[in-house]
Amino acid sequence: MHSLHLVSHHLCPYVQRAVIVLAEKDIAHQRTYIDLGNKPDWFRAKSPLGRVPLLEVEDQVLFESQVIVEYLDEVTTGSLHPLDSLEKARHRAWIEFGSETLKTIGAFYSAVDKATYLEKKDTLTQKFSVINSHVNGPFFSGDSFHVVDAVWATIFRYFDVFDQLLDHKILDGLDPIQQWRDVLAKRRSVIDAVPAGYPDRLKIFLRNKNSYMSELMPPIN
Ligand SMILES: N[C@@H](CCC(=O)N[C@@H](CS)C(=O)NCC(=O)O)C(=O)O
Repeated sequence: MHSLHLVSHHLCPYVQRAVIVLAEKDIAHQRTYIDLGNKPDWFRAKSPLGRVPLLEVEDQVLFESQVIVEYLDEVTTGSLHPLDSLEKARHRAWIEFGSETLKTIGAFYSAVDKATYLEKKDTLTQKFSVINSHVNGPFFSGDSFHVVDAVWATIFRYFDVFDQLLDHKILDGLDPIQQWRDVLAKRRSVIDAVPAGYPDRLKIFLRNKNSYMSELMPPIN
């Protein structure tokens, strides 16, 4: 196995996707956390898009979380994708849908006015209700944990914090999703994918956004 170095950020859901796969496949690696508000020069020089995660494989640099995840899955024993080609493609489609959902979550917590906030909230409600009918638990598709589960675990983690801050009702009545979410929240790789103090760090980040959501949030203790 080549030497691996993951460049990370303490809140980034795309980093978590890679970290969950590293843990699931027990892959030795080094990890460095950077401040995205003050990107180090060495990072700027190495990262074509200026984003995390970045995976250094010996002297090569990989970027884009899903590319990193696919590489890690391919160079290790077994696969966190289904073997059947159609089922694998279907999982990848829902991974893409997960990445789109993460973008909507970003737009939701960043919305500066009520109208945009409500519009993004509706989009989220609609996205969750779409995937809800495709969940065949306990994981996304049955008894095995796959990459698609790693991706959606990072989405549900936002809701663990949103639930404490807002009366949003986005996941109300979506029982398959709620059960899937509960199973993922107990998974060791998912729990360990964020540093200690993550919920408070996310709350501070959300507060400092000065968005419409920031105004709705109760004071942070
Ligand atoms: N499509 C990218 C998204 C990665 C991404 O948006 N990373 C954010 C942090 S969560 C970032 O590095 N932002 C810094 C910037 O855009 O300047 C992936 O899947 O890796």
